[in-house]
Amino acid sequence: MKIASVEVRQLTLELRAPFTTSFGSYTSFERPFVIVTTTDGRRGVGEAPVLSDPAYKPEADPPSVLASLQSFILPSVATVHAEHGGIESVASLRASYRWTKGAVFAKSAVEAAFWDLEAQEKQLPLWKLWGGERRSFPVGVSIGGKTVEQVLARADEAVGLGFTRLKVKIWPGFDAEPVQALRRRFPRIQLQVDANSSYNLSNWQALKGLDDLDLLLIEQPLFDDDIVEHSQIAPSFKTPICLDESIHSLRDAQAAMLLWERNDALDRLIINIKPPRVSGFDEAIAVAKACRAAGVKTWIGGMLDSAWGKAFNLNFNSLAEIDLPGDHFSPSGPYFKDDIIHGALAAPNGVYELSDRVSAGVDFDWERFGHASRLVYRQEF
Ligand code: OSB
Ligand code: MG
Repeated sequence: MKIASVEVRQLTLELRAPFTTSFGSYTSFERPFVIVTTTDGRRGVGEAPVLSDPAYKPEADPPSVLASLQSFILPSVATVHAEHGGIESVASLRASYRWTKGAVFAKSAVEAAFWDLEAQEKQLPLWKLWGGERRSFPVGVSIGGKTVEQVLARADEAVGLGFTRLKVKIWPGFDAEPVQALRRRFPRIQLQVDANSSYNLSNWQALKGLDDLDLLLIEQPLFDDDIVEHSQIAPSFKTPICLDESIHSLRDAQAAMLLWERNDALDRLIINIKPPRVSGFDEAIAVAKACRAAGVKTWIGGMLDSAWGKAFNLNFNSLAEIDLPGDHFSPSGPYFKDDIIHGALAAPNGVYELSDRVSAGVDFDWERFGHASRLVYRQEF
């Protein structure tokens, strides 16, 4: 692939309803996007779905993504491009910036733009390019509410729209009450909780109050960078513990599997695969395959991505290795007031169907994106 230029643009995305987690409430985001233009005039787009600050985890905020892209990642791509007269494949793209440690969200935006270009070149949908087979699957919603009433109202809305899997945000002091209330109202729905690293070694025992509620999983109860302590508490629960924040690579997933196995709890490990959190779809495929080989269940997480980013994740959900419904929709459907695709993503009765259309399978709204986004950086190749 011969690149003419790469742009980084930033777009304000306004949520339709505030989203509350253990680390705060969000109403809008300043989201970085990478646009790669080839010498034959094709454009590929990748989103870095970060929040406004590093409260979820380090390097998951706009300033760090922009700094990594401008100072290290894009100049490295340019150097390799000049040496080889182009970038041959996603593998050579990843090799060009491998020396840069971390920066998983920044890397994933560049990689996503490349997958978009590769799909266009081969005239294939992303799901086919990634070896996916499942055309239709149930999708879940994530509920980030501030009060029990708000959580129940959002759950009612989601169930009314046909969604059959709910995830609810919890934190110390806001756990047993909302989750028991949800379980009472929906005795048989697939229900899971996400603590976003808000418990510690002296209060995690409070989560035992959730162990009899027939939950699918308890997501990242302890520290954002921790695998070991999670593996130590896992045997105390019947409910599987799921890792999100602390998995950045295949190696992290392998470390988790090793530790859960040592603690005799491998049947209760689940991994939330967020492709941008593991530096892109290439690594995400490797994580999905390794987990499947070990019998560890996986599902696709989200970062309140734009509809463009969600469409990539939905394509990824087609892989046979993905077991559980992912976080793809808000309880009332789309997440944002104005988005960057024509039309909106929809999952009638909580089921999403992939099309045969090229790349992400949705139309990027270049006109709106052009008006609404701001150029932050441009590199000529
Ligand atoms: O921990 O899964 C998370 C949103 C932002 C940051 C972290 C998380 C979330 C969600 C929303 O739970 C999932 C989604 O995008 O649908
Ligand atoms: Mg999570």
